[in-house]
Parts: sequence; structure tokens; C-alpha cells
Amino acid sequence: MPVDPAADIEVTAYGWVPDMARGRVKDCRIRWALEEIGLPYRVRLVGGAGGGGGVKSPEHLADQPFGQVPVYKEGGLTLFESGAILLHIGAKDARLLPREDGARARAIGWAFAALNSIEPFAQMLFVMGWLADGKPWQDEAGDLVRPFLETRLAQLSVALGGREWLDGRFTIGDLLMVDVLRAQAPPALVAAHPNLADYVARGTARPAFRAAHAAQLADFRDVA
Ligand SMILES: N[C@@H](CCC(=O)N[C@@H](CS)C(=O)NCC(=O)O)C(=O)O
Repeated sequence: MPVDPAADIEVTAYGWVPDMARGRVKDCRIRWALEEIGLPYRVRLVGGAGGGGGVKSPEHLADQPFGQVPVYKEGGLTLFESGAILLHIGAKDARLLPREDGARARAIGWAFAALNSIEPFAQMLFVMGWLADGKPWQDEAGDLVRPFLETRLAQLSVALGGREWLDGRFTIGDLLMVDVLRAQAPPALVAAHPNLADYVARGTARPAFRAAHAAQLADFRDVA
């Protein structure tokens, strides 16, 4: 079981987030990668999540300039940004990042696509659904952003086609893409493309994802 208080690798996570964010916080993608290759990690819980970002401790800001999670520590290395952390973990094991130059470059390309071409719109909609909840302009705001995500998802669906994974075999590109789709994109928009819905189901059925997700949920406390 990769969660091990004595492990060399440390992953920073929140001890509390609002209910709607539980299971969706981005340390899950790091835990997932570590679970895939059986690398043990310990968890350091920090506060400061929630509406407006909360109060960040100087220690946490020294590790992560934006006061976010995840932070990854290993030996003398402190790393932030989930994409950079996944590239670092991927370099350890070909099950996450192929060794062959072309396949490796394409996997990195899909990782950037998840973070740069899909996540911004999915996250904007997700955060708006939360922050704009109950505001008279909530629907109009959603209507402005949703078509951008719909277009990207339609294009992604074509790119995936009938394949199991984006470039033939599972990589950090798939790990990130599935995580963005399952945690941030409105389920109905994903469900509009059966191959994307199946792709997300395949990714989240992986034992490593299930273990990572369960471990994140288990770390939440009842109060901030
Ligand atoms: N680009 C960063 C984003 C990290 C991020 O959005 N973290 C969220 C939790 S999922 C967070 O800490 N939010 C609180 C805040 O921004 O103050 C990454 O991929 O690591």
C-alpha cells in the first residue's frame, strides 16, 4: 500500500475542503501515479483550502508560491505543479512514460493537452458552478464558457476514436486527461461522447486510481 508514514516521498494534501471538492483535489493525480508504480509516499496535510483560497502558512508558501496543493518532496527536491510532478514521477518508470523518444514525446504532449487545452475550460466551469451558485447571472456565465469546453471535448472524442488510450497504451497523458475529465468537466458534457465516457470509466476503474481516490477521501477531517 503506497501510503506509508515512513516513505521518502511526501505529497502535500488538504486536511479539509468543501464537500463538492472531496475526491477532486489535484493531489489525487499524484497519488494515482505513485500507486500505478507502487512507490510509497507519506502525506503532509495543510490548511488553507476553501472559498477565496484560505490563509496560507509561510511554510506552505515557501514550498508552493501560489499556496496550492499538490507539493511533492523527495530527498532534497521540492516540486510544485502537478504536471511537473507527473513528468518527474514518469521519468522513474516506463509504465507511466514510455522510454522510446517518439512515444515519450507524444505522452508529454497529451499531458500538456490535458492541462492546457482541456483543464482551463473545465475548471472555469467547475469553479463558476461553485462560486456563482445562486447568483442571478449564473446561467448566462455558464452559457458563455460551456461551448468552449463542448468544442474541445468533441475534438478530443475524435482524436481518441476507438482506442483504449490516447496513444495506444496508458501514460501520464491519459492519467491527467482522465483526471481532468472526471474531476472537473460536467459529467453530462463527457457523457455526450460515449467513447470519452468509456475512457473515463476505464481510467477510474484502474486499481491505482481507486486506491488514490480512497486515500484522499480518507485524509479529510470534518472541520477546516
Ligand atoms: N496548476 C496547479 C493547480 C493546483 C490547484 O489548482 N490546486 C488547488 C486544489 S485542486 C488549490 O490548492 N486551490 C486553492 C488555492 O488556489 O488557493 C497544479 O496543477 O498543481
